Amino acid sequence: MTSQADIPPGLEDSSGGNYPATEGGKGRGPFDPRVWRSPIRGPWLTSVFGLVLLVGIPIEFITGLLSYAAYNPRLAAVNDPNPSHGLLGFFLFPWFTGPSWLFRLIEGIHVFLGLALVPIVLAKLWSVLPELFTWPPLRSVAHFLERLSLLMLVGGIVFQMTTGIFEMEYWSREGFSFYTGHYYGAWIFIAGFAVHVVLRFGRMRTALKSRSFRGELRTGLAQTEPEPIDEFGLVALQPAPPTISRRGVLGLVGGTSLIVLFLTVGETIGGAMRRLALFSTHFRTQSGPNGFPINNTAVSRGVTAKMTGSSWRLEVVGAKRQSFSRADLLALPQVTVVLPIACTDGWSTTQTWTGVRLAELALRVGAEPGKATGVHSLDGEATALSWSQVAAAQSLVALKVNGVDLSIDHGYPARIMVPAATGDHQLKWLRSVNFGEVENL
Ligand SMILES: Nc1nc2c(c(=O)[nH]1)N[C@H]1C(S)=C(S)[C@@H](COP(=O)(O)O)O[C@H]1N2
Ligand SMILES: [Mo]
Repeated sequence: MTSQADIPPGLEDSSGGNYPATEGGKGRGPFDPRVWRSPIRGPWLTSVFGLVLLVGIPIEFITGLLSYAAYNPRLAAVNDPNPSHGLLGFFLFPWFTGPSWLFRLIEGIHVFLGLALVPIVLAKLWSVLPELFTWPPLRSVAHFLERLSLLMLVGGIVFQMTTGIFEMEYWSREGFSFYTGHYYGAWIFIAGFAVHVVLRFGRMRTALKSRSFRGELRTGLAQTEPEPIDEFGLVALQPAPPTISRRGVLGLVGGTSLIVLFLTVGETIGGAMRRLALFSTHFRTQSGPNGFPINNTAVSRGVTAKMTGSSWRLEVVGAKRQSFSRADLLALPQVTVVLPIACTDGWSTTQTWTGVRLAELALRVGAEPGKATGVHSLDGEATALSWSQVAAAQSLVALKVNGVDLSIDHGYPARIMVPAATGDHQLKWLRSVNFGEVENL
């Protein structure tokens, strides 16, 4: 058990009270260091969780920025779900058109690694709770800045996790812009994260070296002892008897993380795993060739059988204007491609699509190469595609999926399919394609 003798030299308090990092605060609830009694809390355990996050968080940040870039926000205002990216848009670049699974991979990593990190973040927060309650709360300018970075870090991660999970579940559609919030939240959080890494990296290294990871995995409850008293106030001054070993905590947290992953990742992996995807809110309205997940149904978007019936035409505008019935489109050269729909909400599905190349239509109406293209749908959606997206050999106005006509919920009579793009750009129920015209989307 801990005694004065465990306190590092120079940190003893002759009054028989506390050591400096947790000085004062006695009798002030959580600010009183004596209330924190877990015998396994300490720099080593914190650093193990910290190391996982040190790897995971940058991956989250980069995949997040890349999925924003996938919207081609600079192409047209309609593509930018977060219109004032301003200075923070410095990293944007014209999005890729291949490999076709690019957005699926990036978004899959972002969403499902993000979910798997939730238990680790919670464990990390639990492990540093005493440090979040220091007394007095502010001591100096340096201390104030450190506290501010912690607020950005802790507030930021909680905000990012909550908005991310809400987006997956479609709860954030009204009154709050997920994209703007999650995007600015990411920058605020990463600033706090960067400061935190600079301030704590050395401490983490020392702490990780202080115990052997393998040794901990061999240590059961009976032999579990507190870490030596640290100068940062993580180790309990009056530890309670252990109720779980460090091995147990690592197993619990790592196991929870894997279970979360197992129960969600089916949304993007598909196959039998999709049935396990507990959080899935994406359903299908039929089985067979059109039996894959739907984002918005025709009914929910106000698209009726009358609008998509025999009077339907696709308006295609370039140097000249031409309108195509579905039969006209079917009479043009047909191409079959295997492409994923990958939604920003995390789910994805790869199917086999048949239809007319966008490049073929561009040629027929004399589109001027190099310019962006505006696409409109019957439900009033619009998107801008770059010239490289239009010209890509796999980019289609799709008419069929898996050998049969598109179902109305998957976009009948015609939808856009573009490789490597976000699902949002693969418009269903097409109304018009305007080559070179993105101003009035
Ligand atoms: N016209 C229109 N097209 C749309 C949408 C929509 O709401 N309206 N949703 C988009 C989104 S966000 C996704 S992920 C895909 C999903 O396609 P699916 O419903 O066929 O699976 O369609 C896209 N195309
Ligand atoms: Mo989507």
